Amino acid sequence: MKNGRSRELFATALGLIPGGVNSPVRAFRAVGGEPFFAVRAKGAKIWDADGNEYIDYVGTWGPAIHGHAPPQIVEAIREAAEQGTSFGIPNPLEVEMAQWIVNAVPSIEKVRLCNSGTEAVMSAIRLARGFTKRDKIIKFDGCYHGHVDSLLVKAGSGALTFGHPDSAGVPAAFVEHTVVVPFNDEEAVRRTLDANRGQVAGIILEPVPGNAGLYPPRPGFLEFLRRITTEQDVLLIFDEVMTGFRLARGGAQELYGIKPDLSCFGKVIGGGLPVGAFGGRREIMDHLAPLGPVYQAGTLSGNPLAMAAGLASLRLLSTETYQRLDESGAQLEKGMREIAARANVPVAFNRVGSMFCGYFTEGPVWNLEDALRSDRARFAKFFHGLLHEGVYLAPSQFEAGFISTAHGSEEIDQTLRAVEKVMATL
Ligand code: KE4
Repeated sequence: MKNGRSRELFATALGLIPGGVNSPVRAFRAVGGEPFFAVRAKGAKIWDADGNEYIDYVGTWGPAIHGHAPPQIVEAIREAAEQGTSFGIPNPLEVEMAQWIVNAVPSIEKVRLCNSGTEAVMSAIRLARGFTKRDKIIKFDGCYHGHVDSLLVKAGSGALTFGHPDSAGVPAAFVEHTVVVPFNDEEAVRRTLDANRGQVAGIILEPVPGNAGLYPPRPGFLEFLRRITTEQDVLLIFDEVMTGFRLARGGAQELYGIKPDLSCFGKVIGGGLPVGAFGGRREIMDHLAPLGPVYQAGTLSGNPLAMAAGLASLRLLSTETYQRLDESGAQLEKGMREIAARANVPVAFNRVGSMFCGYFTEGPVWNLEDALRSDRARFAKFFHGLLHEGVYLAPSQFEAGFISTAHGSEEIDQTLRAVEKVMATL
């Protein structure tokens, strides 16, 4: 496989950008080797600077739910750009986006738009503390909520991949109010709330954690969290940056029938452009400036290009979208399981809708501790083998894979042929 141009670009990037990347997980450090440099993407495919073609299961980490560069999104951006790229004053598109989110997510009465998932979570945490006048936040190990200082504790995604889930540069004082418990562990949550009675502003979680690979909530776990937080006046905060509009139009909260107090979004609602949003009950949201005492702001919040791209993406979501995503997911899962069994390679394959992760371990994988049992060296070999066969998985065992509506039966079959070939070499 030719990679001369990507190698040249990476060599130059290394002299200019820390690690040669603008986000750590892209550096391939978890799987070894050097990242390719993408120059074009369309539908389920992505091409690198050397002309190599890949079926893409990263989907720019979630936004590309309709595949890359759907004509409707490209046209929406083109049209919006001709009217100006940013106004710094309210524009009709941000009202339309807010209406769309409120209509799609029953737990949301008001929403504030911002520029990234990290911003959305950081702001939601500040709002929860300002509204409850309590300081403590409970999070779950392995869950990643962006690089928010107070939540970079036993975080997932790149933080987990690089083995420093507790980042340098975060003063102890910034995390003294953050309490971490194992995911899917009701007893640990109950004990922690009892030990911090009256001090906890909120419990934040990815309802389907997708930053330590992918594992679902155990049956009843989300209902338990909703019940115990209501009993103790603790806010339940769903970080749906990854799952929002991906697992259902109303996100994981629709899929599991839970109404959190606050929700965070990103990715899909920006159609590939920088975006974030957080929303919830009116009585909470109205604590935000300029109405209330909790400050939050952003130069490019509600940016017309991101709104135009996001609205085009949301307009493409239909019941059929989720049916197709689930069918493709089921086809991939069935094939992966059969191939691993034939090859006698232990793989715990988790999937919820169009999000999936194959762990190289017997399994089951229900939490971070289970996930950490995976054979990362075997994953790295699998990753590079697939890449050589033209299939691009997330470059870390601790990331989720994403299927788009552009991944049809042919793309899945092509993927499974590559998986069969590579699995035999592990
Ligand atoms: P951003 O600030 O990267 O837009 O969103 C942070 C974030 C918040 N919450 C959840 C559940 C997330 O998954 C993310 C970001 N996801 C990672 C993928 N694991 C983004 C990829 C990256 O960091 O480069």
